[in-house]
Amino acid sequence: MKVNINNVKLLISAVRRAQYPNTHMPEIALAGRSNVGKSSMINKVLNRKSLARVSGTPGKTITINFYDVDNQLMLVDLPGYGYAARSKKEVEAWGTMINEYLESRPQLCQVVQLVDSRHKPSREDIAMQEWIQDCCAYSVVFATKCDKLSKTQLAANLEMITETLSLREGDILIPFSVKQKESFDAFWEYIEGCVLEEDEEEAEG
Ligand SMILES: Nc1nc2c(ncn2[C@@H]2O[C@H](COP(=O)(O)OP(=O)(O)O)[C@@H](O)[C@H]2O)c(=O)[nH]1
Ligand SMILES: [Mg+2]
Repeated sequence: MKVNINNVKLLISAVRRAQYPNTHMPEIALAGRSNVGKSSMINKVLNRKSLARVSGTPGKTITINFYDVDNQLMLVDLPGYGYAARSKKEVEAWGTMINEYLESRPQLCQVVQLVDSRHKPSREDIAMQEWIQDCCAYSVVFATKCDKLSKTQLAANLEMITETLSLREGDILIPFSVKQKESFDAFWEYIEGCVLEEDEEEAEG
């Protein structure tokens, strides 16, 4: 199945469940700490400059953004965690919002985690990964900003990330950079292999 990435729209930036779109396509949610590169990834894989807002200062918006990709796939940009300058109230609001989505969305097909390829995953990254391992058949992690590392450093860090997140056989860890064409291909290869294919199989039988 081919997806036309020119046919994309931001359906809504939702703050509560009642605002989630009433759609039936499979959803891929992107989770990660603020500033890890979620918005940049969305722009990169949809070949757009500024569909998703990339911010210099992390964590301003606490919304769940639903991007309808060609009526076939929804990319869901979850609010980032781990933004130190947030108040207790904001952190609570974040928790409620993200749980509400993760626990009540039947269309959700995979939570894809983004971690910064340069750093050891944080406690919050590990907690997110544990949640994914509990709820999904396997986990998918993208290691972002890999253009900032040499090949050798990247290889070492991918091992460190695998270990820190306790990734298992069958889990997927993919290096990602907005500056590299391979990353665009790698993302869509994952989507076409794991998401749209499965969908077709289900439809067939
Ligand atoms: N060098 C490099 N910078 C990146 C990459 N992805 C994101 N960034 C930068 O990281 C910062 C945060 O990105 P953003 O997409 O807003 O992160 P979000 O908070 O997770 O949505 C911005 O300054 C981006 O330009 C990447 O692959 N390579
Ligand atoms: Mg963002």
